[in-house]
Amino acid sequence: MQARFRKEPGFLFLIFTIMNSEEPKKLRLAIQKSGRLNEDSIQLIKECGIHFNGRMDKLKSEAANFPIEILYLRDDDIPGYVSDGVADIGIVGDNVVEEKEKIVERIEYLGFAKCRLSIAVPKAMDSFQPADLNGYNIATSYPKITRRYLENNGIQANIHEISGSVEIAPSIGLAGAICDIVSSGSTLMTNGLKEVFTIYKSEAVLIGGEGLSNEKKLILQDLLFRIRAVNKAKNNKYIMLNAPNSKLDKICSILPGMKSPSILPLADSGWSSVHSVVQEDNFWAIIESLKEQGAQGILVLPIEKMIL
Ligand code: PRT
Ligand code: ZN
Repeated sequence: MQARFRKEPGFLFLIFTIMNSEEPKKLRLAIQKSGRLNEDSIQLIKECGIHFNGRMDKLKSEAANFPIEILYLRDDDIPGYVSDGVADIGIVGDNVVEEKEKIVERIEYLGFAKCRLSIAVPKAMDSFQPADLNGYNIATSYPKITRRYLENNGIQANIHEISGSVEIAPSIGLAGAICDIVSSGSTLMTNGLKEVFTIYKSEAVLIGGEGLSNEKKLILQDLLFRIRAVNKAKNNKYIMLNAPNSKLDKICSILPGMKSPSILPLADSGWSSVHSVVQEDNFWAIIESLKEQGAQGILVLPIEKMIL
């Protein structure tokens, strides 16, 4: 197994221990040690019903009730460690996977840490098209994704790789444009820049390396089953409403549910209670249509897990 080493002594010791231990029966999951992905990654693991004994320490922790151990790493290192086999799977931004070009498989998109990699230029510039980048200096921490975009679009521009505070590059005269991660857009605005187009869309993704033992593949399948049940539940809501019997057909056609809605008669004759599941995406449009069809007393509840 080939692994790249970081300089921290604790981390070296951890990697040394991992490489010299017998092949463990636990699946090793790498997550970000601190930063934007850390909390949501831990939250997802907890929602999967996986608990940890005592305090999660700074480098590694083991689950009490599931055969998994967690390594806490810098996000930039996660694709490399997964591809080297130091970790079996990892949670990281898709932008980092794309930039690092390591051999890893994207197993499941996780729906958090959504952001985009965009080109931005000073606010004062008039309409700006991709071809206008010809001859520009572009500052970025994502040189590979940026270069690929430029090549695919036949644009000749210079890339200045910088590791942080990319947004100040135009104001200090380092570059005419930047290519950086955007989420709300407020960082660009504060720095007198505007987003002109997006070159890559990203969210957190579960990645895996090659050559997992059959035992670990089974653990991964179990984990994936739980992750999908948790994420499916987040994207859906349980809905209960009262409807006149004369409108039930129309209302059921608006509410397909997991199979079909449940219908229970109310004590008040001529009325029924309808229970179903609606997707978060078009939730408000569905509520509007239900009201138009005479639905009353609509209750909406979160779902904890959803197993189809
Ligand atoms: O220390 P470590 O190396 O582990 O972390 P890091 O500092 O490199 O990464 P971190 O924690 O900042 O981000 C981790 C991942 O979160 C990224 O790789 C993205 O996949 C995702 N993500 C989601 C973001 C953002 N949103 C985001 N807004 N990563 C960075 N930003 C930064 C961006 O660089 C810019 O400075 O936030 C600023 C823009 O935000 P808005 O809201 O002002 O547009
Ligand atoms: Zn990083």
